[in-house]
Amino acid sequence: MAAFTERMALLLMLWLVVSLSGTWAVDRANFKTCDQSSFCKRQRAMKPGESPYRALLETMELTNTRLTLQLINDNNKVRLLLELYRLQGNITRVKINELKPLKPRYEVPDVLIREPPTEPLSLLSQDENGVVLSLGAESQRVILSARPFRLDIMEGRNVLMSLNSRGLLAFEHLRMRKDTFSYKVTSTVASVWDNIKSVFSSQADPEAEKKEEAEPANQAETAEDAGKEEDGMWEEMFKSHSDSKPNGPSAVSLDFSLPGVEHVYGIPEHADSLRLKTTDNGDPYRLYNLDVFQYELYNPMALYGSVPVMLAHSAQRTTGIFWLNAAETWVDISSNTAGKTVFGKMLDYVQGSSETPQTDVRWISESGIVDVFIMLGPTPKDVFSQYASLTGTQAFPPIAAIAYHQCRWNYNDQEDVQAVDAGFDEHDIPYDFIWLDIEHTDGKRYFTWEPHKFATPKEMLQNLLDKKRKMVAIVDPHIKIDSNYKIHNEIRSLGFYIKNKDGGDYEGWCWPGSAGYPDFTRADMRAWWASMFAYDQYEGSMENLYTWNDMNEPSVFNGPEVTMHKDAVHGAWEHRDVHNLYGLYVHMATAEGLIQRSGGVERPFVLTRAFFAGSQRYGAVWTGDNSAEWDHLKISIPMCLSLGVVGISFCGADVGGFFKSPSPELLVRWYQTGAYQPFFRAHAHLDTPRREPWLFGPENMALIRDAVRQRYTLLPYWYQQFYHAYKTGQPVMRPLWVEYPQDPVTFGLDDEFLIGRDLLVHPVTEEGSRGVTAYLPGKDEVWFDVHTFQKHNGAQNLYIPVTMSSIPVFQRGGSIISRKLRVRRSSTCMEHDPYTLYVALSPQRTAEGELYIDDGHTFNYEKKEFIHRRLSFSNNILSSINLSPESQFSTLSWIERIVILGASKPKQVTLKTAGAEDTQLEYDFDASMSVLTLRKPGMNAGIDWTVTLE
Ligand code: NBV
Repeated sequence: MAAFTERMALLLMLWLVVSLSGTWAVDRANFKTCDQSSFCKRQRAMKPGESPYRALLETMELTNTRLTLQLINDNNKVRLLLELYRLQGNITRVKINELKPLKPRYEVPDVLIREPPTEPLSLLSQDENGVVLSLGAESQRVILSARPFRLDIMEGRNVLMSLNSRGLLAFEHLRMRKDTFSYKVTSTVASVWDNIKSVFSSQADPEAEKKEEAEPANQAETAEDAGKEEDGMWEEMFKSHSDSKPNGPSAVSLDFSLPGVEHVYGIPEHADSLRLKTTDNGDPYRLYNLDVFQYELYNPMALYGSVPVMLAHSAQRTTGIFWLNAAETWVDISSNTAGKTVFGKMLDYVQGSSETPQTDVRWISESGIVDVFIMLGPTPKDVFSQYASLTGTQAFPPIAAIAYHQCRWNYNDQEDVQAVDAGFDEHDIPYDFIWLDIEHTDGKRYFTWEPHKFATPKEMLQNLLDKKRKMVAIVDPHIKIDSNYKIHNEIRSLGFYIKNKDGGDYEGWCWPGSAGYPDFTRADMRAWWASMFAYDQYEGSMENLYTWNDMNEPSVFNGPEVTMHKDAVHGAWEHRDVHNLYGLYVHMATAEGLIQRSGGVERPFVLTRAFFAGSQRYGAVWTGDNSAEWDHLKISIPMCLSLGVVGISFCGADVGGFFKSPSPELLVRWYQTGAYQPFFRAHAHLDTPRREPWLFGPENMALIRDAVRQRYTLLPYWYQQFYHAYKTGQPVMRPLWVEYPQDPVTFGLDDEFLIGRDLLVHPVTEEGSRGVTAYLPGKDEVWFDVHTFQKHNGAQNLYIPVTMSSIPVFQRGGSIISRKLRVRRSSTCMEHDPYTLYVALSPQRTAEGELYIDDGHTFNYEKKEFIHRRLSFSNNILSSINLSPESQFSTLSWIERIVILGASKPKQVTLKTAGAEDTQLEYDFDASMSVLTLRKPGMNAGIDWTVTLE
């Protein structure tokens, strides 16, 4: 049996290798289109028009913080329960569930960090047509119209967002299968059915029932409304896979209209532009975590992760929609440039313009309920805070994790690891982590080591530790079914595997051959999994070994769409309900394991491929199996930006491209781009030629080295950005419109981005490029080229001639950025290194920045063990003041240089520190570039000081 499973795995491998040498495109036939997904097809067949839903105002109940009322579908008489809450921080939550579902419908747990705190709601007016509620202190109101049901969220006279304005609210209520009743009738089934009918009739509106007697059901009703059975409702086939659908149809859907909006963003993960496209002429964007082999670019197909959050932006306002549903979801986007909706026309009429832009979106999920958070901004930053208040912020990574990572599938053995490690020293290239892929394990049994190739893992880890370096080893969630494997035996005996529809352990094919999939939705399973990372459980592990979770969509080679059957069972729920959450839970349990093994002291670092809303709390994500092609390099920018705007800041793409072999030029350009993206890791497929930087000749090696070194010099700034992301939920890598929300030129940019607020990066992503045109935003801003210190005005398209060594990066005038310039082996070696401050003056000759310092790896910052300082320049005085006087931390680092860009020549420069004599500082002034360099001011980075230019 064991030999057989190994052979099957090998065959699968072989198949992968063969397909690798074949055509380079996703096999679309492996993945469903909307038409092939029966609920999507059914829902999409509904056309906008009169909604069958009516609000039963007499059922309304309003407490201080919660409005509830029933909705009735006039076609089938099924009632829904609407709940509306005003949440703290300008968020409105709308929940819709069946009033009395046949059995409970899934409500997503563990994604919200807490039950969101509510604010008072009050009734402003009410008549037979609807209700008007006031939303807190703002001039915001919700107008609930009864017939048809519709919600309009207004501020003053403006409609911010409307729900069900196109009448596409749909709720496939749970029901008994008709043929079970009519054809296979038995006395028990018939009596169950009678009971159910009586439940529904008890919910029905008597008035509507009378009406129903008089007139037949509305002709416009859908098959679903009329209770008609359609193909795919109770069973669905995809290729050779059958989905048994024991609960029948259960989809939910709702439409949202966004007047004034032309730009929507988010809903990762898709290999598409940052600005989302309309979907009228193709499939909707799909959110269904899938292992897509050789994904194609610029299309709405699903990928490894899903975050059901969309941002709508205009020069006037930013809002967001968070659709909390973990089932397969499709999102349609249309805009009135492609044909106006009735509501759009109405609004045009009210506002007296025929040109009001409007975007309409529609969310469709296969099961669960409608639970939607409407984040009302008004600024992009407000929306980020609002979303962070719901799902939490980016985990604050250890500083080493934001340095450079060297990975490939695979580093073959301990000697290989040692040789690569030595190569970095020999070529003076810093790196922090070397990675081991699946081949390091004993036959794809995670938590083990291949006994011949990795015979003494602790020795290997100790060698790295001696150099202040670390390692990541992969731990996938598919578990080899092998009675000699401890992990499998325990999971099986604890009953922790996901079950198949017949109650046995679910088995699928993956790397180890036949594999079981632990039920990570169970808290007890996650606790057990976390305990497996203890040093005495995970043999050969040490404190500098960290973890990578791959294949956690979950990937099932022989499953439908290479994933798990939807009728697999997680306790009371089907896999269908929880699918998009699985990866988040794997990530959560693994991060918890790394925290626990250190007794809660050390920050974890875990990379995941699959993710959901909230995954930011557990570590980093990457964009999966990209390819060594220029277009893949380009798309890494919008893919990471799209993740950043929905809370997941720690994002990167495989540098060099996973499949295929990059040309030296592409590899260099990729390093240059990756050096300025949050997660910076080179990675390559097993079958690609080796790619360590020194294999590409001395010139390319030097270019790569320079890019990596640039990353290391900026680590203090990156770290500070991550600290902010952790504190506030603001993205580290930002689209320009986040900082320049009123400048329409920024709304569609895919080829440049900001790190924090102050660094603008326009990497070279075109083959053979001799120049790039970067848009420098802000009519009142100036930007300094960080390499030449040349100053440029904002609000212009700047042509920048480039050579192979160019990475166009600009520092905003008005900012202060700290760097560490000494070249070391790793970030940990830089811990006590001195800082150089780059003070870039605004046109008003001012600048501001921060300096954040802590130990770089523990949770002690939560106990206020950090230094947080405000650096500011005005009236020719540069000062450092304490932003957190109550915190306690000391550093050995000092300020070794201050470079002031846009300066004039002073007569003298004086340093003042508390308790010390004033010192005159030496300086150089470059008049041609207006750059003033203060040499060796020498004060400790953690104290108060001023430097005065006279
Ligand atoms: O574990 C092998 C690879 C890994 O290198 C890659 O980064 C993942 O995205 N893994 C996928 C499985 C096989 C890919 C063909």
